[in-house]
Amino acid sequence: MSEFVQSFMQNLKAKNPSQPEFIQAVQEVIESLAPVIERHPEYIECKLLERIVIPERTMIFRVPWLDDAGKVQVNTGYRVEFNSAIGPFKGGLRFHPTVNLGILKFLGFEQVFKNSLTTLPMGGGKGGSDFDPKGKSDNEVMKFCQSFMNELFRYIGPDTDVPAGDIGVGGREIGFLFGQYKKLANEFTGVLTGKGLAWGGSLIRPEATGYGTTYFAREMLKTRGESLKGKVATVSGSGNVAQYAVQKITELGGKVVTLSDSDGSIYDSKGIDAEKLAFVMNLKNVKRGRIKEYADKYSCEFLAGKRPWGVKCDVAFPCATQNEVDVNDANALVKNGCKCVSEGANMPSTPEAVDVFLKAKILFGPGKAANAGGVATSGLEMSQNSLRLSWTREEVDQRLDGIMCAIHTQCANAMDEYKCKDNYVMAANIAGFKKIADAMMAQGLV
Ligand code: NDP
Ligand code: 2IT
Repeated sequence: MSEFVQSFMQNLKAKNPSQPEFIQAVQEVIESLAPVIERHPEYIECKLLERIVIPERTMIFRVPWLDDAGKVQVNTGYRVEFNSAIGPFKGGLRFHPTVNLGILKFLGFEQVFKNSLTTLPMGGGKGGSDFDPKGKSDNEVMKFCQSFMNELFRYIGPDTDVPAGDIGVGGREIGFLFGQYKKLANEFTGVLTGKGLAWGGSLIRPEATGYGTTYFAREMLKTRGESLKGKVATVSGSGNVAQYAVQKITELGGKVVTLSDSDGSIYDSKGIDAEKLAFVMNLKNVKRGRIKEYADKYSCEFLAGKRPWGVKCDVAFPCATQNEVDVNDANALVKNGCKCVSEGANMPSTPEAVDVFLKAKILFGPGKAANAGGVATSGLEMSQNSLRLSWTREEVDQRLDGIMCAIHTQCANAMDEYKCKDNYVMAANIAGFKKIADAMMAQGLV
């Protein structure tokens, strides 16, 4: 079987040059699926794996806009519609200067399996642009979003493709995007998720990814008779996912001692309590400042240019970006006694780091399981939009918690069935894949 994986990957690399993140994401999934393929030779005959790694459709388009000085700016926009076997394409939009086709293909590919794990009927997709929102005025962000939607609106729709937020795309951007979609399509529909509460958004959607990642850690710890109570946690990032992870970890009795952004990390040994978190939320969501200002305000350590993984902790939550935990970080975490890693970000650990966690037999929740709460709650927003109803905070939170528990159970069942105890990576890939594979087989060659 490893011969199959090897030649499959060789072919994939040849066909997708300069897309290392996409290759990395596929390699992990294909390696995990070896025992499934052995039981299902029909998948090979139908070239299911060869098909699953090619997006159903990819759009790349020009996004011209005028900045505040009246000068012309231009960016590249993308939407990768990866797989619609189990529902409309669904997945976020990322605005960050590092965005390119390979990054969005990795994210779209991961999204297919993640969305399958949520138990909800959603296919997978991802999009975005190399536009950098940092340092831009609200007016410039609006101009960009409107121009981006002028092209994107042809491809999306509430039953076709439903984008949402990701890095650099939060409530403000979703508002501008939704307004322009509505104008162009002349329709008020649930075409985007992460909307404001007054115009079709769902309670708990902003909180959902951070909360879900924490619920998943709680479920993993439970299998070893442990909980988050009294645990020291490191969190990276300081955006949407990180902020609500801090809130929920603290609520469940943990103490969060770090946050970060691309300039470095803060280390607050006293813990980031509710008041300090409110400061972070205002700093990041309103003032759009840098995390160093936290260290200045609360007189704690700022680790310039550093990630937080050298800080001693019991539980770690990478919530910033891909490949932010390398093999040295993983070794440091394990050496310092970290028992559990729950990935709020997408693919934050390098393959070598993942190997370290698996060999050390610590609890390691891969992003496609551990951060699925965000898209799951987007699915709940879609349901509420279709029903033209809004559920209460408690109702959405309960459903989110239930979905995270269901994802954990699917992983545990796959571990039993495929004899891969403690390996949430293999288990999540297998459980996510099976539903997609069955749907693709049933729908024929499309
Ligand atoms: P935000 O834009 O709100 O925050 C991103 C945070 O990560 C910021 O603190 C940012 O710092 C930091 N960051 C981003 N890129 C880098 C980089 N290259 N190096 C170092 N730090 C970086 O995004 P989210 O919180 O929404 O997303 C965080 C992660 O979670 C991403 O991997 C995303 O794909 C994933 N995710 C998000 C979901 C959601 O619902 N939003 C759902 C599931 C996963 P700086 O400001 O300096 O750039
Ligand atoms: O990576 C992700 O799951 C997201 N950015 C959320 C996608 C969504 O459609 O809510």
